[in-house]
Amino acid sequence: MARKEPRIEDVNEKDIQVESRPKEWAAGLPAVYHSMKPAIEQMGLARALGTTFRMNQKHGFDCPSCAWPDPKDRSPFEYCEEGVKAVTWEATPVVISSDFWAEHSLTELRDRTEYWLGMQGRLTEPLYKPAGEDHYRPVGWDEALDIVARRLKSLDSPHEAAFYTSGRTSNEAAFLYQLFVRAYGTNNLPDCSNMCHESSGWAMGQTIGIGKATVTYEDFGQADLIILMGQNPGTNHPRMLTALENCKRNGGSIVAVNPLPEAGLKRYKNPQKPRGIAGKGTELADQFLQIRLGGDMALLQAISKRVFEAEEKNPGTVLDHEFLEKHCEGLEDLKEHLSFLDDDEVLEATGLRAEEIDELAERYLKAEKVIITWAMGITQQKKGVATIKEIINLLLLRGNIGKPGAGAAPIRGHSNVQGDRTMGIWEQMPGTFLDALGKEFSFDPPREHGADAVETFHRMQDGRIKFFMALGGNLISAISDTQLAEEAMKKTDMSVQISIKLNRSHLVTGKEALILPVLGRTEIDIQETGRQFVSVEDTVCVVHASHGGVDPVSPNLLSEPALVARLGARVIGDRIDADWAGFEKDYDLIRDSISRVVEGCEDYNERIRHEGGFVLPNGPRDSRTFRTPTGKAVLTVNDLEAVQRPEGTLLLQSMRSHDQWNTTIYGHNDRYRGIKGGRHVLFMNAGDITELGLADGQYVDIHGVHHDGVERVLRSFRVVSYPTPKGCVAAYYPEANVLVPMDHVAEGSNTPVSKTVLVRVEAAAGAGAEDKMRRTPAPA
Ligand SMILES: Nc1nc2c(c(=O)[nH]1)N[C@H]1C(S)=C(S)[C@@H](COP(=O)(O)OP(=O)(O)OC[C@H]3O[C@@H](n4cnc5c(=O)[nH]c(N)nc54)[C@H](O)[C@@H]3O)O[C@H]1N2
Ligand SMILES: Nc1nc2c(c(=O)[nH]1)N[C@H]1C(S)=C(S)[C@@H](COP(=O)(O)OP(=O)(O)OC[C@H]3O[C@@H](n4cnc5c(=O)[nH]c(N)nc54)[C@H](O)[C@@H]3O)O[C@H]1N2
Ligand code: SF4
Ligand SMILES: [Mo]
Repeated sequence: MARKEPRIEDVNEKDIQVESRPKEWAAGLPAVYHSMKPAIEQMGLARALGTTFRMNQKHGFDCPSCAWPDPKDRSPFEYCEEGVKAVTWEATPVVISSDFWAEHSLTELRDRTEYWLGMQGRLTEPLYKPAGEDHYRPVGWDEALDIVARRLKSLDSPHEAAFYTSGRTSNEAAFLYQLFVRAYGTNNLPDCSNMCHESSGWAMGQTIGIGKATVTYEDFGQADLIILMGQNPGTNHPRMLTALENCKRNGGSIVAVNPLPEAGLKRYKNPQKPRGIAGKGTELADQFLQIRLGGDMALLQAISKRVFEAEEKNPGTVLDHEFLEKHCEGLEDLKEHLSFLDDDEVLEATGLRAEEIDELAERYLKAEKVIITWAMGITQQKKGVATIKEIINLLLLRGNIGKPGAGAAPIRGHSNVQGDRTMGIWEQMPGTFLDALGKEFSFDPPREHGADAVETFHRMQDGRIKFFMALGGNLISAISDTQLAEEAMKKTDMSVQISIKLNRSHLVTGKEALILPVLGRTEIDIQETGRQFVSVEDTVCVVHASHGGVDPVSPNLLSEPALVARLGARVIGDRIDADWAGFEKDYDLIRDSISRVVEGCEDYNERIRHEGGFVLPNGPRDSRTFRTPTGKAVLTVNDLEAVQRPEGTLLLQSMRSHDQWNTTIYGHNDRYRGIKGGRHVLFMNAGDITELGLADGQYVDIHGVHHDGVERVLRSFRVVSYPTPKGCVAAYYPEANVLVPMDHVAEGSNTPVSKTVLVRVEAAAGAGAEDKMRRTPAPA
C-alpha cells in the first residue's frame, strides 16, 4: 500500500471559539456528516465504506470504541459518529516510516500533543530504545521479543514486573496474556478498569454478588423509568440514545442526574431514522437534576428515605415485600439508618431543591420497572463504591432487579473491558478461577493479590516494580498525578508498549523501552491454519465474534494473541502445559481452554459461532440468585460524608470532549458544548467567575489544593462561562490529570477520584492567549 505523508499541523490554540449556548440535542444529520468526512478523506471511499458497513454486523467486526450492545435486529447502519471516528483513526492507511525515529528524539516528541502523535499514523515495526539513548530504532521481531524475555528472566522476583491491559484487547488475547503473567509468577495485572468501573465491581459484588449489569438490551425499551446518573451518552455511548428513545416511545420516562446539561440527555435526533434527520427529534429527559459534584449519594439516600416514608403512609403497598423477604437482607438496618438522614445536609450536598427530589421520588414510586444506569460521574468519586451501593439499595426496595425492564446498569467504557475481566485480567481473581487455570495448564498460579493501576505507580516510585508492559492503552496519560507518574515510570528498567499508534506512554519510558506494533480490530488476521476471528463481551454480557475486514496496514504486524503466544514460548516455554505455538496458529485452541477455565463459557467455540453470539449467565438477572455469603442480596448502610470545599476553592471534574477517545484526541472541538479549536478550557459558573473577579474568556491558572508539598498546576486555561453548578468547574481529561493527586482515590476500589478534585483558580500568571501554541499535555 502506498504510504501517504501525513501533513498534520499541531494545534494552535490561539483562538478558541465558544458558542453562546451549549447544544440541546445530539446526533442527527450533522453527526453523520462530521463523521464521514474525515473517514472518506483519509481512507479513500472503498476502505471507509469497507470498514463502516462491517461495523457491528453479525459477520463483521465489533466497534472498537465503546461497549454499548447491538440490538438483535440490526440495520445496515449500526454505528455512530464516535464509532466511525474510532475506525478511521485505527484503519487509516497512513503509517510511520522507519526514518521517523532517526529524525525525532523522544525529548522532542514529548513536546507534541496526543493529537499530533496519534495522527502520525500506524506503527508497523518493532522499535527499541536502548538505555541512555534518546531515539528508538527499528528492530526485528525476534530481537525485540528476545530483549523482553531476557529482561523478564533477569528479575529477582516476578513481582518486580507489572502487566497492564487496556480494554480494547480481545478475549483470546486477554486470556493468553493473564495465563502468561500468572505462569511467570505474579498477579500484577493492573488494567484500565481500575480507573473506570472498579467501584461498580466492588459495590455490586458485595451487594448482589456480580459486578456486571443485570439488564439486557431489550430491557431499556421495556422500562417505565430510566435514571441516568453521571453519564454523558450523547458523546460516550451514542447509540444508547436509540435505546432511550425506545423507552420513550413505549411510554417510559427518563431522568438525568448530572451537573451539566449534556446535549444527549435532552433531545435526540436519531440519524438512522427519517424523523431524526429532518425533525425535531425525541425529547429524552423528562426531568433533569443539576446536581453538585459528589452529591449523588445524598440524593439516593433521600429517595430511599422517601420510599420508606411512603410505605409508612400506605403499609404493604410500596416496598416489594415478597422480594425483600425471599431475596434480601438488611432492610431494617437501612430503614433505621435513613430515618436519621438530615434533609438540610442533602440539600447542601446535592444543591437541589426539595421539590426536585420529591418529584424524582414520585416518579420512582409510580414506576413498576426501573433501570438505573451510571458511568464515571459516579464511579470516580471518593464515595463511589458507597454511592453505587445506594443505587442497589434503591433498586432492591421495589424489587427492581431480576425482572423485565428493570435493573442496575453500569455502562462500560472500552469495547471489551468487561470481557477482559471475565477472562482473568484482574489483580485479584478469585481462587476458583485460579484453580481452574492451574488445572488446565498444570501449574500453581500465584495466589497473592497483585498491584492495581495506582499501586503499580507507588511500587515503581519506591523501586519495587522495575519492569512494565502494556497490552494497549496509554497509562501514563490516563493515570492521575501526571508528574509523579512520569517520574515513577522513568525509574523502571524497561517499559514495553504493545500498541497500534504512537502516544505519550511510548515517550515517557523506563531506561530501556520497546514498542511492539499489532493488528487492530478492523484488520484481517491470517495465521497458519487460516483466517482467524476473536471475541468480545459487551456491557450487557453478550459475548460475540469479531471478524477483521480490511487488509492490515503492514504485513509486519503480529496479532495480539500471536505476540503473547510468542512471549509465552520464550519466557515460560514448557514449564506449564501450554501449546504456545498451537495457540498462535489456531485461536480455537485458546477458546477450548477458555471453555474449560472460565465459568459460563462452556462450549465456547460452538456458541461463539451462533449468530449474535451468546449471553453469559447472570444470577441476579436470570433467576434472582445472589452469590453473596448468605445467598441474599444485601441492603447496605453507608455513612454520608459531605464533600468539603474550603472557602476560595472549587471542585473540578475532568471529562471527555466529543472529539476524543480517552487519551486519544481526534480533534479540538467539543461540538455539543459549543467549543471550537481548543481543549484548554475551564467551564465555570457565571457567579463563580464574578466572585473571583475574573471574566468570561480570560486565561487562568488552575492550582491543585492538596497538602503534600507537591505543586500541581495547569497554566493558561480559557474561562468559559457555562451552566455548571456553583462551586463546580470542569476541564478535559487527560490534561486535568496533572491536578489529581495519586492518593486521591475512591474508598474500597482505589479508583482515582477524577471527578471531584479541589482546586483554586487564579488569573494566569503572565501567559495570555498569544503563547498558547502547541501545549504539551503534561510536564515532561
Ligand atoms: N466518544 C467517546 N466514547 C467513549 C469514551 C471517550 O473518551 N470518547 N470513553 C469510554 C470510556 S473508557 C468510558 S469509561 C466511558 C465514559 O463515559 P462517561 O462516564 O459518560 O464519561 P465522562 O466524560 O467522564 O462523563 C462523565 C459525566 O458525568 C458527569 N458527572 C461528573 N461528576 C458527576 C457527579 O458528581 N455526579 C453526577 N451525577 N454526574 C457527574 C459529567 O458532567 C459527565 O456528563 O465512555 C466510553 N466511551
Ligand atoms: N482525569 C481522568 N483520568 C481518567 C479518566 C477520567 O475520566 N478522568 N478516565 C479513566 C478511564 S474511564 C479509563 S478507561 C482510562 C483509559 O486508559 P487507557 O485504556 O490506558 O487509555 P486509552 O486512551 O483508551 O488508550 C489508547 C491507546 O490504546 C492503543 N490502542 C488502541 N487500540 C488498540 C488495539 O487494538 N490494540 C493495542 N494493543 N493497542 C491499542 C493506542 O495506542 C492508543 O493510543 O483512563 C482513566 N483516566
Ligand atoms: S455506540 Fe459505542 S459501540 Fe456503538 S457504534 Fe457508537 S461508539 Fe461504537
Ligand atoms: Mo473507562
